[in-house]
Amino acid sequence: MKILIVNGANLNLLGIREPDIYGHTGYSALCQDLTEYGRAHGITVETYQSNHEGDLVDRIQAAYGNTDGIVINPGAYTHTSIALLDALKAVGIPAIEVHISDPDLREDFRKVSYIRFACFKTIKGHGVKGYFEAVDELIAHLNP
Ligand code: CA2
Repeated sequence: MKILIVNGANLNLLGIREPDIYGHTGYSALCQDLTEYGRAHGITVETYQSNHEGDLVDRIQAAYGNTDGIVINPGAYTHTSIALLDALKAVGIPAIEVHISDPDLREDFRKVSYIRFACFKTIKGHGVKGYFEAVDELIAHLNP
């Protein structure tokens, strides 16, 4: 089983800025930990991050036919991108949405999520632990 973990705008700054909101774990450490977590569960985890909406669309499209599930935190594109929603719907790969913070408890403009409509579940406000929970949820979803 192969899972792709997609992170969008500014999430490469994890651990560097705003630790009060996003925690102290750095992006590369998180990727290593998720890859190792996947290995321990007998699955392949691939990670991808971009600050560019079109690159995120390209990466989701490239997953078609070779990836069993997607964990996605698009960053601020969550609240703006119909293109990412369409890409997820187009590939038809089971997807789960993750947010480190709880956007519903922040500014009003974060309350809309377009990608939610292509995801079977949303995990929010659990810190970076939410990514690991999302991997567990995907495994359970794919092996009912
Ligand atoms: O809580 C989340 O995971 C968000 O997706 C993070 C986005 C924000 O726009 C969403 O509303 C909620 C922002 C990602 C920015 O990531 C940073 C990480 C460290 C330091 C600064 C920004």
